[in-house]
Amino acid sequence: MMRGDAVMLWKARNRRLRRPTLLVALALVGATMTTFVPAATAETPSRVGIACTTGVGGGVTTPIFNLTTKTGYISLPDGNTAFMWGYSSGFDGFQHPGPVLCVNSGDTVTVILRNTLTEAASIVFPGQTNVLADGIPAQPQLTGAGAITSLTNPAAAGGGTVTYSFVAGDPGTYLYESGTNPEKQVRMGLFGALIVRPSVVPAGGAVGSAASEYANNRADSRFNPAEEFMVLLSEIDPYQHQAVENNKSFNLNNYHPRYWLINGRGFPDSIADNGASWLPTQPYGALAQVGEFNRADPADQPGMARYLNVGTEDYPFHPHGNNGLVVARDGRALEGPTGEDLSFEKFAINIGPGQTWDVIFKWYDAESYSPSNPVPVTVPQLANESIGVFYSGSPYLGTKETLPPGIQSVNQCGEYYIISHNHALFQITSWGTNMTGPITYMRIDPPTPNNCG
Ligand SMILES: [Cu+2]
Repeated sequence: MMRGDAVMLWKARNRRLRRPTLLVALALVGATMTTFVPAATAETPSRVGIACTTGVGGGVTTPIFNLTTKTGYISLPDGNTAFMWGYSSGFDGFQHPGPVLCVNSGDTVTVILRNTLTEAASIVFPGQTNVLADGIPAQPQLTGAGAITSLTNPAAAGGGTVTYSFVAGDPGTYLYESGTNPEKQVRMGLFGALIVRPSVVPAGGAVGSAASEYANNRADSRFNPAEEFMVLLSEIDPYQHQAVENNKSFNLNNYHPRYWLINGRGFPDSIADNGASWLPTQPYGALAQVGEFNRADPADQPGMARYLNVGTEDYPFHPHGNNGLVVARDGRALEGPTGEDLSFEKFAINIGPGQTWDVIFKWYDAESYSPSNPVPVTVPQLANESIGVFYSGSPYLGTKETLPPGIQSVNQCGEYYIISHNHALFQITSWGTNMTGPITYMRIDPPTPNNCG
């Protein structure tokens, strides 16, 4: 599949209603490219965890992504909506943030951008090298006077296309975002995550393990793919979005975010499932759900969180009571020149603008408290407790007890919910609605078998 063919497919699709003969051509091409139907690219997302969009057509190691710039609205925790720009997959409707593009290291990745906005837009892939745009090296665009108009080759306004391609580099976590007027377009929502997985099991990796179980090319980066999560942190200045919606200028000296989001949602929406019906344009949840890490079981693997910051300030993020092992930053494994392990334990991690951090974590039931091994404090009587809807009625993992009459609980099986949040507390808000925004939970399920369903 040549790049030119892919562009032709866009154009063919766009014309198909009035050019029925092209349908035949499209069907023929379709025989070699199983693709070009709306929403064909998204994997059926699981309820929690990373909802990957995989490439279409072109073969296993040559994924093709079709991204379209769109406008739309998202819901915010204070009841407001925000006008946004976004990248959508294929012919899907607007979504925020853009699709999570999942590829393997060494893949030849093609991203065809179709731009429906009223100004030129583009995509840069920080951390990837030798990116091509329409077959030639992508490069900054200059005016005749030498001023930069775009950090890379854009797609023209009103339906222009541009085809980017690159060979996916080191396995790890990356952002992709607009390189055109980024102080406007990235703020408006033209960004997403790119996850590059190892293509082979690292040297020294476990027999029988899969390459996708490793965060990077180190054997000690293994994790449990069922416990892999994304924490994509962003911010919104509603006045900037209002100005763009009304086609007015915005003075960036007045830039002042009022909303901060995880995976495009603010708490409590952040803990809703992937694809929650009441958030039709915000498909990605941020609840982390893990099982107790069993130190006695050599087959048990830890969880992993991929942190990304597409905002303008540091976001110090932490799950309460739990260190993580930082194994990579900006898509590069933390190792020395001869491969020595430079990973490190950290509680709050300070993700800078544009950075990504890959963090492996294990939740131990350190003291194994239970009704027969009670906590060494006096638990207040229920009448003296302030009870949240996630409480099981018991301090013990896997135990449920009767709650007072009238108390509603959504606890399923005595699982724990541990808050994880941006610790810049002035950002824990949605324009003044406190304790919303960049907060989520880590849910700890009791050891199996359990009744968590
Ligand atoms: Cu905290």
